[in-house]
Amino acid sequence: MLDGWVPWPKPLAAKYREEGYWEGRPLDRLLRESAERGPSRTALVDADGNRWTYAELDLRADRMAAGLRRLGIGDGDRVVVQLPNTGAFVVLFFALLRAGAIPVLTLPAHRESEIVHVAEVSGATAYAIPDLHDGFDHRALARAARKAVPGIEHVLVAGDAAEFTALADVDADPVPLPEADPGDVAVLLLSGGTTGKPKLIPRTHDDYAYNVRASAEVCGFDGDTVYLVVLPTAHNFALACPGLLGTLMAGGTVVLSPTPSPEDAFALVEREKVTATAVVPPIALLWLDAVEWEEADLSSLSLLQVGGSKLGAEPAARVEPALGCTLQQVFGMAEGLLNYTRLDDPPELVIGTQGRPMSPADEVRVVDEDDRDVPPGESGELLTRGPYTLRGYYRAAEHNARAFTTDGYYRTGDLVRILPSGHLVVEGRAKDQINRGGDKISAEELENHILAHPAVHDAAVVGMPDETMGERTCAYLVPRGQAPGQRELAAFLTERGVAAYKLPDRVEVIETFPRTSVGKIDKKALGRLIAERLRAEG
Ligand code: J2J
Repeated sequence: MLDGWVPWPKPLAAKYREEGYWEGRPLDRLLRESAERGPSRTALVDADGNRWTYAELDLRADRMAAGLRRLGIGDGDRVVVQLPNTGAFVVLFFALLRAGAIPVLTLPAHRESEIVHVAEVSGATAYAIPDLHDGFDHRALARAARKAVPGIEHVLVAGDAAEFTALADVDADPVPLPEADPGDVAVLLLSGGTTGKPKLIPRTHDDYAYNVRASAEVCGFDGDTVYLVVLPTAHNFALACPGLLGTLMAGGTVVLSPTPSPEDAFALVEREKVTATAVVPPIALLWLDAVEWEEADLSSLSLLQVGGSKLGAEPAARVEPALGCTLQQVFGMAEGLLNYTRLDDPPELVIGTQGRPMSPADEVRVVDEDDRDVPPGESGELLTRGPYTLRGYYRAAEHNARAFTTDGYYRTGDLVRILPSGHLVVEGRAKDQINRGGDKISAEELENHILAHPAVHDAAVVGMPDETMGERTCAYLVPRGQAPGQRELAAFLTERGVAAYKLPDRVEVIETFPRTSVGKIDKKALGRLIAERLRAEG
Protein backbone atom coordinates (compact mmCIF):
# COMPACT_ATOMS: atom_id res chain seq x y z
CA MET A 1 0.00 0.00 0.00
CA LEU A 2 1.15 3.54 -0.79
CA ASP A 3 2.34 5.43 2.28
CA GLY A 4 2.13 9.15 2.99
CA TRP A 5 -1.61 9.51 2.45
CA VAL A 6 -4.43 9.76 4.97
CA PRO A 7 -7.05 6.99 4.79
CA TRP A 8 -10.58 7.42 6.12
CA PRO A 9 -11.04 6.28 9.73
CA LYS A 10 -11.81 2.53 9.73
CA PRO A 11 -15.40 2.75 11.07
CA LEU A 12 -16.29 5.35 8.45
CA ALA A 13 -14.72 3.28 5.67
CA ALA A 14 -16.77 0.30 6.86
CA LYS A 15 -19.91 2.42 6.76
CA TYR A 16 -19.22 3.67 3.21
CA ARG A 17 -18.76 0.03 2.14
CA GLU A 18 -21.85 -1.21 3.96
CA GLU A 19 -24.02 1.53 2.54
CA GLY A 20 -22.85 0.77 -0.98
CA TYR A 21 -20.91 3.94 -1.73
CA TRP A 22 -17.73 1.95 -2.06
CA GLU A 23 -18.16 -1.18 -4.14
CA GLY A 24 -14.73 -2.70 -3.61
CA ARG A 25 -13.72 -2.81 -7.26
CA PRO A 26 -10.56 -1.49 -8.90
CA LEU A 27 -11.17 1.65 -10.98
CA ASP A 28 -10.04 0.11 -14.30
CA ARG A 29 -12.88 -2.42 -14.03
CA LEU A 30 -15.29 0.13 -15.47
CA LEU A 31 -13.64 -0.26 -18.87
CA ARG A 32 -13.52 -4.06 -18.66
CA GLU A 33 -17.19 -4.29 -17.74
CA SER A 34 -18.33 -1.99 -20.54
CA ALA A 35 -16.13 -3.96 -22.97
CA GLU A 36 -17.78 -7.18 -21.85
CA ARG A 37 -21.27 -5.73 -22.24
CA GLY A 38 -20.71 -4.12 -25.65
CA PRO A 39 -17.36 -5.03 -27.20
CA SER A 40 -18.15 -3.65 -30.65
CA ARG A 41 -19.57 -0.33 -29.48
CA THR A 42 -17.50 2.81 -30.05
CA ALA A 43 -15.67 3.82 -26.89
CA LEU A 44 -13.38 6.56 -28.13
CA VAL A 45 -13.01 8.92 -31.08
CA ASP A 46 -10.24 11.46 -31.55
CA ALA A 47 -10.24 14.71 -33.50
CA ASP A 48 -8.65 13.03 -36.55
CA GLY A 49 -11.48 10.51 -36.66
CA ASN A 50 -9.52 7.56 -35.24
CA ARG A 51 -11.97 5.23 -33.50
CA TRP A 52 -11.56 2.58 -30.84
CA THR A 53 -14.27 0.05 -30.00
CA TYR A 54 -14.58 -1.01 -26.36
CA ALA A 55 -12.88 -4.31 -27.19
CA GLU A 56 -9.99 -2.51 -28.88
CA LEU A 57 -9.50 0.02 -26.10
CA ASP A 58 -9.67 -2.72 -23.47
CA LEU A 59 -7.09 -4.83 -25.32
CA ARG A 60 -4.80 -1.83 -25.98
CA ALA A 61 -4.84 -1.07 -22.26
CA ASP A 62 -4.01 -4.70 -21.42
CA ARG A 63 -1.15 -4.77 -23.91
CA MET A 64 0.29 -1.48 -22.71
CA ALA A 65 -0.03 -2.65 -19.09
CA ALA A 66 2.03 -5.72 -19.99
CA GLY A 67 4.56 -3.49 -21.76
CA LEU A 68 4.80 -1.23 -18.69
CA ARG A 69 5.41 -4.24 -16.43
CA ARG A 70 8.12 -5.43 -18.79
CA LEU A 71 9.83 -2.03 -18.38
CA GLY A 72 9.58 -2.53 -14.63
CA ILE A 73 6.73 -0.04 -14.10
CA GLY A 74 4.00 -1.27 -11.75
CA ASP A 75 3.19 -2.05 -8.12
CA GLY A 76 2.66 1.40 -6.68
CA ASP A 77 5.13 3.23 -8.95
CA ARG A 78 4.14 6.82 -9.57
CA VAL A 79 4.09 7.98 -13.19
CA VAL A 80 3.72 11.66 -14.03
CA VAL A 81 1.31 11.89 -16.95
CA GLN A 82 1.28 15.01 -19.10
CA LEU A 83 -0.63 14.23 -22.28
CA PRO A 84 -3.06 16.34 -24.29
CA ASN A 85 -6.55 15.20 -25.30
CA THR A 86 -5.51 12.21 -27.36
CA GLY A 87 -6.21 8.48 -27.40
CA ALA A 88 -2.78 7.94 -25.84
CA PHE A 89 -3.99 9.52 -22.59
CA VAL A 90 -6.94 7.18 -22.28
CA VAL A 91 -4.99 4.01 -23.11
CA LEU A 92 -2.12 4.96 -20.79
CA PHE A 93 -4.46 5.88 -17.92
CA PHE A 94 -6.07 2.42 -17.90
CA ALA A 95 -2.77 0.68 -18.63
CA LEU A 96 -1.15 2.29 -15.59
CA LEU A 97 -4.05 1.28 -13.34
CA ARG A 98 -3.85 -2.29 -14.64
CA ALA A 99 -0.07 -2.42 -14.23
CA GLY A 100 -0.58 -1.39 -10.60
CA ALA A 101 1.06 2.02 -11.11
CA ILE A 102 -0.37 5.35 -10.00
CA PRO A 103 -0.93 8.08 -12.59
CA VAL A 104 0.02 11.55 -11.34
CA LEU A 105 -2.03 13.85 -13.56
CA THR A 106 -0.59 17.17 -14.74
CA LEU A 107 -1.79 19.66 -17.35
CA PRO A 108 -0.17 20.07 -20.78
CA ALA A 109 0.43 23.72 -19.79
CA HIS A 110 2.67 22.80 -16.87
CA ARG A 111 6.37 23.47 -17.19
CA GLU A 112 9.59 22.66 -15.40
CA SER A 113 8.70 24.32 -12.13
CA GLU A 114 5.47 22.34 -11.71
CA ILE A 115 6.67 19.06 -13.25
CA VAL A 116 9.87 18.87 -11.21
CA HIS A 117 7.99 19.57 -8.00
CA VAL A 118 5.28 17.02 -8.72
CA ALA A 119 7.84 14.38 -9.75
CA GLU A 120 9.83 15.02 -6.58
CA VAL A 121 6.92 14.92 -4.16
CA SER A 122 5.38 11.85 -5.75
CA GLY A 123 8.72 10.08 -6.08
CA ALA A 124 7.93 9.38 -9.72
CA THR A 125 9.93 6.80 -11.66
CA ALA A 126 8.44 7.63 -15.06
CA TYR A 127 7.10 10.61 -16.99
CA ALA A 128 4.78 10.41 -20.01
CA ILE A 129 4.71 13.26 -22.53
CA PRO A 130 3.74 14.17 -26.09
CA ASP A 131 6.67 14.93 -28.42
CA LEU A 132 5.46 18.39 -29.39
CA HIS A 133 2.33 20.11 -28.21
CA ASP A 134 1.18 23.66 -28.82
CA GLY A 135 4.56 24.51 -30.30
CA PHE A 136 6.42 23.29 -27.22
CA ASP A 137 8.93 20.42 -27.19
CA HIS A 138 8.08 18.30 -24.17
CA ARG A 139 11.20 16.16 -24.71
CA ALA A 140 13.33 19.18 -23.77
CA LEU A 141 11.23 19.55 -20.63
CA ALA A 142 11.74 15.84 -19.91
CA ARG A 143 15.51 16.24 -20.19
CA ALA A 144 15.44 19.08 -17.68
CA ALA A 145 13.09 17.19 -15.38
CA ARG A 146 15.34 14.11 -15.40
CA LYS A 147 18.36 16.20 -14.56
CA ALA A 148 16.53 17.68 -11.57
CA VAL A 149 14.85 14.41 -10.54
CA PRO A 150 17.20 11.50 -11.29
CA GLY A 151 14.56 9.09 -9.95
CA ILE A 152 12.71 9.48 -13.28
CA GLU A 153 14.00 6.33 -14.97
CA HIS A 154 11.68 6.24 -17.95
CA VAL A 155 10.37 8.92 -20.27
CA LEU A 156 7.49 7.64 -22.39
CA VAL A 157 6.68 9.67 -25.48
CA ALA A 158 3.52 9.79 -27.58
CA GLY A 159 5.03 10.42 -31.03
CA ASP A 160 8.70 10.89 -31.94
CA ALA A 161 10.55 9.60 -28.88
CA ALA A 162 14.09 10.86 -29.68
CA GLU A 163 16.37 9.13 -27.10
CA PHE A 164 13.36 8.07 -24.98
CA THR A 165 10.82 5.23 -25.16
CA ALA A 166 7.96 5.51 -27.64
CA LEU A 167 4.58 4.78 -26.04
CA ALA A 168 3.73 2.85 -29.19
CA ASP A 169 6.52 0.40 -28.28
CA VAL A 170 5.17 -0.12 -24.77
CA ASP A 171 3.26 -3.11 -26.00
CA ALA A 172 3.40 -6.79 -25.15
CA ASP A 173 1.14 -9.82 -25.09
CA PRO A 174 -1.22 -9.48 -22.15
CA VAL A 175 -0.04 -11.12 -18.95
CA PRO A 176 -1.97 -11.95 -15.79
CA LEU A 177 -1.79 -8.90 -13.53
CA PRO A 178 -2.19 -8.57 -9.79
CA GLU A 179 -5.53 -7.06 -8.76
CA ALA A 180 -5.40 -3.65 -7.07
CA ASP A 181 -6.65 -3.19 -3.51
CA PRO A 182 -9.76 -1.00 -4.01
CA GLY A 183 -9.02 0.81 -0.75
CA ASP A 184 -5.63 1.92 -2.02
CA VAL A 185 -4.72 5.08 -3.95
CA ALA A 186 -5.56 4.80 -7.67
CA VAL A 187 -4.57 8.24 -8.91
CA LEU A 188 -2.93 11.43 -7.67
CA LEU A 189 -4.57 14.67 -8.83
CA LEU A 190 -3.03 18.11 -8.68
CA SER A 191 -4.65 20.63 -6.37
CA GLY A 192 -5.32 24.23 -7.35
CA GLY A 193 -3.10 25.17 -4.45
CA THR A 194 -3.01 27.90 -1.86
CA THR A 195 0.55 27.36 -0.65
CA GLY A 196 4.10 27.77 -1.95
CA LYS A 197 4.02 24.47 -3.83
CA PRO A 198 1.18 22.55 -5.50
CA LYS A 199 -0.25 19.68 -3.43
CA LEU A 200 -1.19 16.20 -4.57
CA ILE A 201 -4.62 14.73 -3.94
CA PRO A 202 -4.82 10.98 -3.38
CA ARG A 203 -7.98 9.41 -4.80
CA THR A 204 -8.64 5.74 -4.06
CA HIS A 205 -10.19 3.20 -6.43
CA ASP A 206 -13.29 3.04 -4.22
CA ASP A 207 -13.73 6.76 -3.79
CA TYR A 208 -13.03 7.75 -7.40
CA ALA A 209 -15.22 4.98 -8.82
CA TYR A 210 -18.04 6.27 -6.62
CA ASN A 211 -17.31 9.84 -7.77
CA VAL A 212 -17.68 8.67 -11.39
CA ARG A 213 -20.70 6.39 -10.84
CA ALA A 214 -22.77 8.85 -8.82
CA SER A 215 -21.90 11.70 -11.21
CA ALA A 216 -23.02 9.60 -14.20
CA GLU A 217 -26.29 8.93 -12.40
CA VAL A 218 -26.94 12.59 -11.54
CA CYS A 219 -26.17 13.60 -15.13
CA GLY A 220 -28.22 10.81 -16.72
CA PHE A 221 -25.30 9.32 -18.67
CA ASP A 222 -26.07 6.06 -20.48
CA GLY A 223 -25.05 4.02 -23.52
CA ASP A 224 -26.36 6.75 -25.83
CA THR A 225 -24.20 9.47 -24.27
CA VAL A 226 -21.62 11.01 -26.58
CA TYR A 227 -19.36 13.13 -24.38
CA LEU A 228 -16.97 15.73 -25.78
CA VAL A 229 -13.78 16.24 -23.76
CA VAL A 230 -13.08 19.95 -24.09
CA LEU A 231 -11.12 20.70 -20.92
CA PRO A 232 -7.82 18.88 -20.44
CA THR A 233 -8.37 15.15 -19.84
CA ALA A 234 -6.30 15.47 -16.67
CA HIS A 235 -8.80 17.89 -15.15
CA ASN A 236 -11.03 16.22 -12.56
CA PHE A 237 -14.11 17.81 -14.18
CA ALA A 238 -13.46 16.36 -17.65
CA LEU A 239 -12.07 13.10 -16.32
CA ALA A 240 -14.55 12.01 -13.71
CA CYS A 241 -17.51 14.36 -13.20
CA PRO A 242 -18.84 12.29 -14.99
CA GLY A 243 -16.47 13.13 -17.83
CA LEU A 244 -14.65 10.56 -19.88
CA LEU A 245 -14.63 7.92 -17.15
CA GLY A 246 -18.37 8.34 -16.51
CA THR A 247 -19.06 7.98 -20.22
CA LEU A 248 -16.97 4.81 -20.48
CA MET A 249 -18.63 3.39 -17.36
CA ALA A 250 -22.06 3.99 -18.93
CA GLY A 251 -21.00 2.43 -22.24
CA GLY A 252 -21.24 5.68 -24.20
CA THR A 253 -18.77 7.29 -26.60
CA VAL A 254 -15.96 9.69 -25.64
CA VAL A 255 -14.92 12.27 -28.24
CA LEU A 256 -11.66 14.16 -27.75
CA SER A 257 -11.42 17.83 -28.74
CA PRO A 258 -7.85 19.12 -29.09
CA THR A 259 -8.89 22.62 -27.95
CA PRO A 260 -11.98 24.34 -26.54
CA SER A 261 -12.25 26.69 -29.54
CA PRO A 262 -15.71 26.88 -31.11
CA GLU A 263 -14.15 25.88 -34.47
CA ASP A 264 -12.79 22.59 -33.11
CA ALA A 265 -15.51 21.80 -30.59
CA PHE A 266 -18.55 22.71 -32.69
CA ALA A 267 -17.26 20.73 -35.68
CA LEU A 268 -16.89 17.66 -33.44
CA VAL A 269 -20.35 18.15 -31.91
CA GLU A 270 -21.80 18.12 -35.40
CA ARG A 271 -19.63 15.27 -36.76
CA GLU A 272 -20.08 12.92 -33.79
CA LYS A 273 -23.54 14.06 -32.63
CA VAL A 274 -22.22 14.95 -29.20
CA THR A 275 -24.85 14.97 -26.44
CA ALA A 276 -22.94 16.34 -23.43
CA THR A 277 -19.84 18.31 -22.54
CA ALA A 278 -18.23 20.33 -19.74
CA VAL A 279 -16.59 23.74 -19.90
CA VAL A 280 -15.39 26.60 -17.70
CA PRO A 281 -17.31 29.92 -17.79
CA PRO A 282 -14.99 31.81 -20.22
CA ILE A 283 -15.48 29.01 -22.77
CA ALA A 284 -19.24 29.05 -22.20
CA LEU A 285 -19.21 32.82 -22.90
CA LEU A 286 -17.16 32.29 -26.05
CA TRP A 287 -19.53 29.59 -27.28
CA LEU A 288 -22.59 31.73 -26.54
CA ASP A 289 -21.15 34.36 -28.89
CA ALA A 290 -19.83 31.89 -31.45
CA VAL A 291 -23.24 30.37 -32.21
CA GLU A 292 -23.95 33.68 -33.95
CA TRP A 293 -21.34 33.05 -36.65
CA GLU A 294 -20.40 29.34 -36.52
CA GLU A 295 -22.64 27.36 -38.83
CA ALA A 296 -22.27 23.96 -37.12
CA ASP A 297 -25.34 21.93 -36.19
CA LEU A 298 -25.43 21.68 -32.39
CA SER A 299 -28.89 20.15 -32.17
CA SER A 300 -27.59 16.86 -30.69
CA LEU A 301 -26.23 18.65 -27.61
CA SER A 302 -28.55 18.15 -24.66
CA LEU A 303 -26.34 18.97 -21.65
CA LEU A 304 -23.77 21.70 -21.05
CA GLN A 305 -22.01 21.49 -17.70
CA VAL A 306 -20.34 24.70 -16.55
CA GLY A 307 -18.03 24.92 -13.55
CA GLY A 308 -14.55 25.67 -12.29
CA SER A 309 -15.40 29.29 -11.50
CA LYS A 310 -18.64 31.12 -10.99
CA LEU A 311 -20.96 31.49 -13.98
CA GLY A 312 -22.86 34.78 -13.86
CA ALA A 313 -26.66 34.63 -13.82
CA GLU A 314 -26.89 36.63 -17.06
CA PRO A 315 -24.87 34.24 -19.25
CA ALA A 316 -26.39 31.30 -17.35
CA ALA A 317 -29.83 32.40 -18.51
CA ARG A 318 -28.62 32.59 -22.14
CA VAL A 319 -27.33 29.00 -22.34
CA GLU A 320 -30.59 27.17 -22.97
CA PRO A 321 -32.03 29.58 -25.57
CA ALA A 322 -28.72 30.05 -27.43
CA LEU A 323 -27.39 26.48 -27.42
CA GLY A 324 -30.67 24.61 -27.16
CA CYS A 325 -29.48 22.40 -24.31
CA THR A 326 -29.88 22.02 -20.57
CA LEU A 327 -27.43 23.97 -18.40
CA GLN A 328 -25.94 22.29 -15.37
CA GLN A 329 -23.85 24.33 -12.96
CA VAL A 330 -21.09 22.36 -11.28
CA PHE A 331 -19.20 23.56 -8.23
CA GLY A 332 -16.55 20.91 -7.83
CA MET A 333 -13.03 20.39 -6.63
CA ALA A 334 -10.33 17.83 -7.33
CA GLU A 335 -10.25 17.31 -3.54
CA GLY A 336 -13.66 15.66 -3.78
CA LEU A 337 -17.01 17.33 -3.07
CA LEU A 338 -19.15 17.90 -6.14
CA ASN A 339 -22.23 20.08 -6.29
CA TYR A 340 -24.52 19.78 -9.28
CA THR A 341 -27.72 21.53 -10.23
CA ARG A 342 -30.07 18.68 -11.10
CA LEU A 343 -31.42 18.20 -14.61
CA ASP A 344 -34.99 18.73 -13.34
CA ASP A 345 -34.25 21.70 -11.05
CA PRO A 346 -36.42 24.77 -11.66
CA PRO A 347 -34.74 27.45 -13.82
CA GLU A 348 -34.14 29.84 -10.92
CA LEU A 349 -31.95 27.24 -9.18
CA VAL A 350 -30.10 26.26 -12.37
CA ILE A 351 -29.38 29.90 -13.18
CA GLY A 352 -28.84 31.27 -9.71
CA THR A 353 -26.99 28.54 -7.77
CA GLN A 354 -23.92 26.36 -8.09
CA GLY A 355 -25.83 23.17 -7.32
CA ARG A 356 -26.20 20.92 -4.31
CA PRO A 357 -23.98 18.10 -3.02
CA MET A 358 -23.95 14.99 -5.19
CA SER A 359 -24.16 12.41 -2.42
CA PRO A 360 -26.49 11.88 0.53
CA ALA A 361 -23.30 11.01 2.44
CA ASP A 362 -21.69 14.41 1.77
CA GLU A 363 -21.43 16.35 5.02
CA VAL A 364 -21.23 20.11 4.63
CA ARG A 365 -20.87 22.86 7.22
CA VAL A 366 -20.74 26.62 6.77
CA VAL A 367 -18.65 28.27 9.47
CA ASP A 368 -17.33 31.64 10.62
CA GLU A 369 -13.68 32.51 11.26
CA ASP A 370 -13.78 30.64 14.58
CA ASP A 371 -15.17 27.46 13.01
CA ARG A 372 -18.63 28.07 14.50
CA ASP A 373 -21.61 27.19 12.32
CA VAL A 374 -23.27 30.32 10.92
CA PRO A 375 -27.08 30.64 11.10
CA PRO A 376 -28.84 28.88 8.18
CA GLY A 377 -28.74 30.92 4.97
CA GLU A 378 -25.80 33.08 6.04
CA SER A 379 -22.47 33.18 4.32
CA GLY A 380 -19.35 31.48 5.65
CA GLU A 381 -16.56 29.09 4.76
CA LEU A 382 -17.60 25.71 3.39
CA LEU A 383 -16.20 22.67 5.21
CA THR A 384 -16.87 19.18 3.93
CA ARG A 385 -16.19 15.50 4.38
CA GLY A 386 -17.65 12.42 2.76
CA PRO A 387 -17.07 9.20 0.83
CA TYR A 388 -15.15 10.85 -2.01
CA THR A 389 -13.50 13.83 -0.29
CA LEU A 390 -9.85 13.46 0.69
CA ARG A 391 -8.77 13.33 4.33
CA GLY A 392 -5.32 14.73 3.65
CA TYR A 393 -2.97 15.77 0.86
CA TYR A 394 -0.20 13.38 -0.11
CA ARG A 395 3.00 13.74 1.95
CA ALA A 396 1.90 17.07 3.42
CA ALA A 397 1.43 16.53 7.16
CA GLU A 398 2.15 20.11 8.11
CA HIS A 399 -0.23 21.61 5.56
CA ASN A 400 -2.88 19.02 6.43
CA ALA A 401 -2.97 20.23 10.02
CA ARG A 402 -4.26 23.57 8.69
CA ALA A 403 -6.31 22.37 5.72
CA PHE A 404 -8.49 19.99 7.76
CA THR A 405 -10.38 20.21 11.02
CA THR A 406 -9.43 17.71 13.71
CA ASP A 407 -12.57 15.74 12.85
CA GLY A 408 -11.60 15.43 9.22
CA TYR A 409 -13.50 18.18 7.45
CA TYR A 410 -11.68 19.68 4.45
CA ARG A 411 -11.51 23.47 4.55
CA THR A 412 -12.50 24.38 0.98
CA GLY A 413 -11.59 28.07 1.30
CA ASP A 414 -14.83 28.86 -0.53
CA LEU A 415 -17.38 31.27 0.93
CA VAL A 416 -20.91 30.01 0.34
CA ARG A 417 -24.44 30.25 1.61
CA ILE A 418 -26.93 27.40 1.55
CA LEU A 419 -30.53 27.85 0.40
CA PRO A 420 -33.41 25.96 2.06
CA SER A 421 -33.38 23.59 -0.96
CA GLY A 422 -29.81 22.61 -0.08
CA HIS A 423 -28.37 24.44 -3.10
CA LEU A 424 -25.15 26.38 -2.61
CA VAL A 425 -24.40 29.86 -3.81
CA VAL A 426 -20.68 30.61 -4.06
CA GLU A 427 -20.13 34.10 -2.67
CA GLY A 428 -16.39 34.47 -2.62
CA ARG A 429 -13.19 33.00 -1.33
CA ALA A 430 -11.25 32.88 1.90
CA LYS A 431 -8.16 31.30 0.33
CA ASP A 432 -5.11 33.04 -1.10
CA GLN A 433 -5.72 31.89 -4.64
CA ILE A 434 -6.70 33.51 -7.92
CA ASN A 435 -9.32 31.75 -10.03
CA ARG A 436 -8.48 32.85 -13.56
CA GLY A 437 -11.42 31.55 -15.55
CA GLY A 438 -11.18 28.17 -13.83
CA ASP A 439 -7.37 28.00 -13.79
CA LYS A 440 -6.20 28.17 -10.19
CA ILE A 441 -3.14 30.18 -9.21
CA SER A 442 -1.68 30.05 -5.73
CA ALA A 443 -0.68 33.60 -4.81
CA GLU A 444 2.08 32.37 -2.53
CA GLU A 445 3.58 30.09 -5.18
CA LEU A 446 3.67 32.91 -7.71
CA GLU A 447 5.01 35.43 -5.18
CA ASN A 448 7.89 33.10 -4.34
CA HIS A 449 8.85 32.94 -8.01
CA ILE A 450 8.59 36.72 -8.39
CA LEU A 451 10.72 37.29 -5.29
CA ALA A 452 13.60 35.56 -7.06
CA HIS A 453 13.82 38.55 -9.43
CA PRO A 454 16.79 40.70 -8.40
CA ALA A 455 14.86 43.97 -8.78
CA VAL A 456 11.95 42.86 -6.60
CA HIS A 457 12.11 43.58 -2.89
CA ASP A 458 8.61 42.33 -2.06
CA ALA A 459 5.61 41.04 -4.00
CA ALA A 460 1.89 40.44 -3.47
CA VAL A 461 -0.35 38.79 -6.04
CA VAL A 462 -4.07 39.56 -6.06
CA GLY A 463 -7.02 38.99 -8.37
CA MET A 464 -8.47 41.82 -10.43
CA PRO A 465 -11.99 41.71 -11.87
CA ASP A 466 -12.29 40.70 -15.52
CA GLU A 467 -15.43 40.44 -17.57
CA THR A 468 -14.67 37.20 -19.40
CA MET A 469 -12.23 35.45 -17.05
CA GLY A 470 -13.98 36.41 -13.81
CA GLU A 471 -10.60 37.58 -12.60
CA ARG A 472 -7.03 37.96 -13.77
CA THR A 473 -3.80 38.26 -11.82
CA CYS A 474 -2.18 41.47 -10.74
CA ALA A 475 1.29 41.47 -9.13
CA TYR A 476 2.04 44.37 -6.80
CA LEU A 477 5.78 44.89 -6.52
CA VAL A 478 7.90 46.83 -4.06
CA PRO A 479 10.95 47.38 -6.25
CA ARG A 480 14.63 47.21 -5.47
CA GLY A 481 15.85 49.73 -8.03
CA GLN A 482 14.11 49.58 -11.41
CA ALA A 483 11.07 47.28 -11.15
CA PRO A 484 10.46 44.86 -14.03
CA GLY A 485 7.43 45.60 -16.21
CA GLN A 486 4.77 43.01 -17.04
CA ARG A 487 6.63 41.70 -20.08
CA GLU A 488 10.01 41.47 -18.42
CA LEU A 489 8.52 39.73 -15.41
CA ALA A 490 6.64 37.28 -17.64
CA ALA A 491 9.86 36.45 -19.50
CA PHE A 492 11.69 35.97 -16.19
CA LEU A 493 8.99 33.62 -14.86
CA THR A 494 8.84 31.68 -18.12
CA GLU A 495 12.60 31.21 -17.91
CA ARG A 496 12.07 29.79 -14.41
CA GLY A 497 9.68 27.19 -15.86
CA VAL A 498 6.39 28.65 -14.61
CA ALA A 499 3.26 27.65 -16.58
CA ALA A 500 1.95 30.40 -18.88
CA TYR A 501 -1.47 30.64 -17.23
CA LYS A 502 0.21 31.72 -13.99
CA LEU A 503 2.03 34.72 -15.50
CA PRO A 504 0.71 37.98 -14.02
CA ASP A 505 -1.59 39.84 -16.38
CA ARG A 506 -0.57 43.13 -14.88
CA VAL A 507 2.22 44.58 -12.75
CA GLU A 508 1.78 47.50 -10.38
CA VAL A 509 4.58 49.19 -8.50
CA ILE A 510 3.94 50.32 -4.94
CA GLU A 511 6.19 51.93 -2.34
CA THR A 512 4.93 50.01 0.68
CA PHE A 513 2.14 47.49 1.15
CA PRO A 514 -0.98 48.31 3.13
CA ARG A 515 -0.93 46.14 6.28
CA THR A 516 -3.63 44.57 8.42
CA SER A 517 -3.76 45.18 12.17
CA VAL A 518 -1.60 42.08 12.71
CA GLY A 519 0.98 43.29 10.19
CA LYS A 520 0.13 41.01 7.27
CA ILE A 521 -0.05 42.41 3.72
CA ASP A 522 -3.63 43.62 3.30
CA LYS A 523 -4.56 41.85 0.08
CA LYS A 524 -8.17 42.93 0.29
CA ALA A 525 -6.99 46.55 0.21
CA LEU A 526 -4.74 45.79 -2.77
CA GLY A 527 -7.65 44.09 -4.53
CA ARG A 528 -9.81 47.18 -3.98
CA LEU A 529 -6.98 49.42 -5.19
CA ILE A 530 -6.55 47.63 -8.52
CA ALA A 531 -10.31 47.29 -9.01
CA GLU A 532 -10.66 51.05 -8.53
CA ARG A 533 -7.81 51.77 -10.92
CA LEU A 534 -9.43 49.54 -13.56
CA ARG A 535 -12.72 51.37 -13.10
CA ALA A 536 -10.96 54.73 -13.46
CA GLU A 537 -9.26 53.52 -16.65
CA GLY A 538 -12.70 52.54 -17.94
C1 J2J B 1 -17.42 29.04 -8.20
N1 J2J B 1 -16.23 28.49 -7.88
C2 J2J B 1 -15.97 27.26 -8.34
C3 J2J B 1 -18.16 27.16 -9.40
C4 J2J B 1 -15.15 25.31 -8.84
C5 J2J B 1 -16.03 20.09 -11.46
C6 J2J B 1 -16.07 21.46 -11.55
C7 J2J B 1 -15.00 22.22 -11.14
C8 J2J B 1 -13.86 21.62 -10.63
C9 J2J B 1 -12.72 22.46 -10.21
C10 J2J B 1 -13.82 20.24 -10.52
C11 J2J B 1 -16.92 26.54 -9.11
N2 J2J B 1 -18.36 28.40 -8.92
N3 J2J B 1 -19.11 26.56 -10.14
O1 J2J B 1 -12.75 19.59 -10.03
O2 J2J B 1 -14.85 18.17 -10.85
C12 J2J B 1 -13.67 26.82 -7.50
C13 J2J B 1 -13.78 26.68 -5.99
C14 J2J B 1 -13.24 25.29 -5.73
C15 J2J B 1 -12.13 25.21 -6.75
C16 J2J B 1 -11.72 23.81 -7.12
C17 J2J B 1 -14.92 19.48 -10.95
N4 J2J B 1 -16.37 25.33 -9.40
N5 J2J B 1 -14.90 26.46 -8.20
O3 J2J B 1 -12.70 23.66 -10.50
O4 J2J B 1 -9.79 21.56 -8.09
O5 J2J B 1 -12.94 27.64 -5.42
O6 J2J B 1 -11.76 21.87 -9.46
O7 J2J B 1 -12.79 25.10 -4.42
O8 J2J B 1 -9.64 23.02 -10.16
O9 J2J B 1 -12.66 25.89 -7.89
O10 J2J B 1 -10.82 23.85 -8.19
P1 J2J B 1 -10.41 22.53 -8.99
